[in-house]
Amino acid sequence: MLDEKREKQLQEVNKRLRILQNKFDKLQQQVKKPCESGWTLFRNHCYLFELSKASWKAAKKECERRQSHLVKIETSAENIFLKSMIQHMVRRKKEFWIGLNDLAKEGWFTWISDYSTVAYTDWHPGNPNNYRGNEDCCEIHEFHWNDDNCARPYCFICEKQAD
Ligand SMILES: [Ca+2]
Ligand SMILES: [Ca+2]
Ligand SMILES: [Ca+2]
Repeated sequence: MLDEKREKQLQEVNKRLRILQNKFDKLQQQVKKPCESGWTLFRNHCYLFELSKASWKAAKKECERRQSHLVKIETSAENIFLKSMIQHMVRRKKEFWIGLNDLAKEGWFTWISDYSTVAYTDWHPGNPNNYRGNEDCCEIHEFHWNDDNCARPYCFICEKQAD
């Protein structure tokens, strides 16, 4: 008699456990990571520091292929985050393409992601200088921005909204 009662209790507990497990599995499916693996989260945006080198236009395409855009740096906080990431990740000094360019009109710098005019800037001293009349794409060079020849192969940074 007692055994039968215990058996029933056990069945009830198992049933509840299965229901809870089911709910837990469903919740776990809903909890998504804000950034996919390889990307770094900063203030609701995900950043990819691509260490293979490409021309500015190829870098732009590669970011677009990954549902993102070449980074748009809007604040000093974002700029400092990028610099500290470059400092930590990269042992040797490397240049990274960013989304800033004056391809449409010389000296008129806009961001490729939304064609907005540059507001916050962190130019390398003496830049932008459009050296040899052929520098229309911007990169982070020694932790400051520089206009450079778009054809040069550099690393690059992609940015997109976090999930
Ligand atoms: Ca940004
Ligand atoms: Ca230029
Ligand atoms: Ca320059």
